[in-house]
Formats: sequence, C-alpha cells, structure tokens
Amino acid sequence: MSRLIIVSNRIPGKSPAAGGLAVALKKTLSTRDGFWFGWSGSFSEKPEKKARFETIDGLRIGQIDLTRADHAAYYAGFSNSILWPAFHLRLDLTDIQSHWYEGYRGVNAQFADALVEEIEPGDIIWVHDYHLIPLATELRRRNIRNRIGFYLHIPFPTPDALNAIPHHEDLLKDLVAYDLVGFQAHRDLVAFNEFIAHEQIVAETGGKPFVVDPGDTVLDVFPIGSDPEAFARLGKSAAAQKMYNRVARGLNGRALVLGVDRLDYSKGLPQRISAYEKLLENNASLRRTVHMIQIAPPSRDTIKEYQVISDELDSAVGRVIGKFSEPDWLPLTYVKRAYGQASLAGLYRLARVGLVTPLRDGMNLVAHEYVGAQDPEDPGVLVLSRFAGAAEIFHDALIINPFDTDETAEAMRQALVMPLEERKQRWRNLMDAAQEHNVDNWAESYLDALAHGHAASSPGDDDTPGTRPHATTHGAAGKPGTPRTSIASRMPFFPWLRSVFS
Ligand code: ADQ
Repeated sequence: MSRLIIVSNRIPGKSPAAGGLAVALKKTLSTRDGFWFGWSGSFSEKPEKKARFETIDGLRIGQIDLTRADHAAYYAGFSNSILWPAFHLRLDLTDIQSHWYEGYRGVNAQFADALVEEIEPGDIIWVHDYHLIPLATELRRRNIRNRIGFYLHIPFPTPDALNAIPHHEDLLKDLVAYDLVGFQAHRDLVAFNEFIAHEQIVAETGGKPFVVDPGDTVLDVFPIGSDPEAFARLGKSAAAQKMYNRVARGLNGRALVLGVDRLDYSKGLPQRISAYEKLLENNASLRRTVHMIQIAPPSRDTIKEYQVISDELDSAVGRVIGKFSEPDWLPLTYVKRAYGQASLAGLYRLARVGLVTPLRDGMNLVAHEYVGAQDPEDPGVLVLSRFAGAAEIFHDALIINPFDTDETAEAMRQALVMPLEERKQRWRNLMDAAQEHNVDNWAESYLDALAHGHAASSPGDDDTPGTRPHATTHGAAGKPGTPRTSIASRMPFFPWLRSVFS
C-alpha cells in the first residue's frame, strides 16, 4: 500500500478541541505508512524550510515553525479574514488587505519546500482545507508527480462571492492542479459548476471570461461523518454519565435544549438565541419546563469579527436571561469553554433537542455526534439548518431556515412535544444515515478515488468513470498522459454544461 501524507494547517494533538476528524485521520494513518505534516504552532525568526519529525500518539508528525508575520498574513489574514467569510457568504465580514495574499502563497511555498524533501515516489498526498489551496501548484513546480488530493471542509462559494475574493482566478487554477477535489455536499459541486457556467455566459455576451480547465481533475462530493458507534459507546461511558447526572440533577425534570459550537459567526448563534426567545415568548406554558445550554468556546479571537460576534452573543444571552429568569428558574446557561468528547456525549444524550442551526456550514459534525450519542429508547430530536452540509444527509431532522427565527422556534416546540414513537422512528433513520456516512467510509472512499483516479460512486450513477487506470505522470505544466475525466461527465445537475467542456 502507498504511503499516505496528510497535510493540514495544524498537526493533530496540538489544536484545542481534537474533533472527530483528527481522530479519524489518525486512525487512517495508523493503518499505513506515512506521516502528517503541518504548522507546529510555534514561531521562528526566519522561515524554516526543513521539517522536524516526532512521534505523537504513535503517529509520525512532520512540522515547521512559521514567522509571526507570515502566520498573521496567511492564517488570520488571507485564510480567515477573506476566504472563510467569503466561502460562508459573509462578504460584509471580509477584510481585504492586499499584502496578505503574498503571505498566504509564501506559507504554501514554505510547506512545499519542507515537504519536497520528504516525498517519495508513489506516496499519496492528501491536503486539507482552504488554508492550503495553492499547495499542489507549489509541489508541481517542484516536480512532484505524485497523486495529490484536496478536501474542502467548508462550503464552496457562489459565483458572486468567489468573484469578490482577490486572486480567485489563481485559486481556481490551484484547485485544478489537484488530481481530486473533494467537497462536503452536492451544493458545493453545484456552486463550482455554477461559476464555470457564469463565465460561459460572460463569454457568450461578449465579455472576457476566465476559463477554468479542469483537465483531468476529478471534482466530487464526499460528505464527511463522525464515528456514530463510538459516540454511542461514549454516551454510555462513566465520564459521560458523570456529566449527564450532574446536569440532569440541575434540570430537575426539565427538558434540555442544547447547542454546541465553536464561537463563529457562521454558526448562527445570535439567531438561535432569538429563536429560543421566541419559543419562550410564544409558549408561556413551556417557560419553566425547559432549559437551554449553549456551549461556545471562543475561537480565532485575535480577529475583530470574532470579538464582535462574541459581544453580540453575550448581549443576546443577557437579554433572554434578563427577560425570562425567575428567582428559581433560569431559561439559559451559556458556557464559554470547550469540553472533551465524553462530556459532550453525555450532554448530547441528555438533550431532548439538539440545535444545529448554522447560517452556512461545510458539514457540521456536531449534528452527527448528537445523533450517535442518543439513547435509542428515548432519543432526542435534531433541529438542523438547511444550510449545513448535514442537511443533505439527515432528512429526518426538523429542517429549518436559521434566518427565520419564527420557524426555528416552531421546530423547537415541535421537538419538545414530539411523541416518543415519532422520535424513535426519526432517530432510527438519522442513525442509519450517520452510519452510512461515517468517517471511516469517508476517508476510505476519498483515498480510493484519489489512488485510482475516479469519482466517488453513487447509487444509480452509471457514468461514473470509476475504472480508469491510475494517473501517475503529472508534470508542472498540466498532466500529460493521464486519463481525462472532465467534470462535465460528473454533472448530473447541469447536463447542459457538457457543451462548455466539449
Ligand atoms: P468546524 O467549523 O470546527 O469544522 P464542526 O463540524 O461543527 O465545525 O465541529 C468540529 C468538531 O469540533 C466536532 O468534532 C465537535 O465535537 C468539536 N466541537 C465543536 N464545538 C465544541 C465545543 N464547544 N467543545 C468541544 N468540542 C467542540 C469545519 C467545518 C465544518 C465541518 C468540519 C469537518 O466548518 O462544517 O463539519 O470542519 O469537516
């Protein structure tokens, strides 16, 4: 089996909340040779070009330090003040400073310099997320001919939002320098195709289009998941039980409405608090029978927009507590810290309503974890945003528009009064979906497609180009000698787009 090199902004074990993803990829890497490469979390005076290796939790980890200035431009700057808000359709929150792009490309080049020394022929390279879009281009420039795949954990933007990103043409060329680009949801593949269709219209109306030639690059949908069985076991563990009992005692028979998120403006937290406010306003009889817990540890708090959302949430929470609290009943608890997976599993299991209501989200693993941790004999109800990638999988959740706080409040009410039989039936279907789309299947199907140069197979998809020979002879200027898998052949939604590529 080929060696696997996973590349991500941070290396596992060093980021604050080690989510299901790190656990899953660690598991994948533990079954084959290879290593994980990323930023160490430390700073150096000068840009480092040589990777340091160490073994963390039995995994070989390669890392480099970055200079403070490069890191600021690459991470807080271009990645999280331009790409993140634009990909989440929050152009109002972008902060465009032209010099950040240089830092972004510079760090990608630095990653490539360090990696090039370590890559052996036949290695498969799997690059993760928006911080590293240019990495394949940089590696190809250094004559790396291995198969390189990219996975985008966040949504792909609409054409207008993409057009608002400085150097987006370069970024699109960078994407098609990969052999495989994986998206979370069909919505994202459709958005990519829409950009190309839009440029075609520009051409047809006499404008100057930007031509993206996907060449041999396969673009496809690989919805990420969690390990629902592990969460089911964790939900019954002693550590989970401890949290469950502690909180259940405080609830004293009241129903728990739970939100668990990273504190980020994409997660729709002020809107969620407003919806809960409406639930209490419109249903006086529920007031003493429910309690909401929102867990939201701060993230990226050096960026101004994150301080703003934190203040906004503080104020929304204060408003609801002030408006409804009684000396012996509080409507809401807001906890600004991260919890370990076992504690979260205990809370998920206790919650009658799981609120996953982002304004836009790649997938949202909290939705998967909530489903996994439920008691099959007394499951809670998932209230899920239609703008989370998870909505393409979890059809038996109560699907809401998070911008419509009346609708979200009504879904919460329905969840709270839902008969046990309906809760069980819905949960069974949700659990089936979580199991089908678990994280092991995700990693396996992505790596299979990357190794064999084909798109993910889907039921009834009879034109999946799944049996072509391996594509291994990539050069810096295009990929001669490789089978051409045009994205038009993967366009069940836009058959008319085939003409664009023919
Ligand atoms: P995130 O935006 O970080 O990830 P999400 O998928 O919701 O979002 O959560 C990732 C992990 O963080 C989960 O395993 C969860 O348990 C953990 N987590 C969240 N809040 C926590 C808290 N308060 N305390 C402790 N742990 C917490 C990005 C994309 C998502 C995509 C993931 C994976 O934005 O859309 O689902 O990557 O691809």
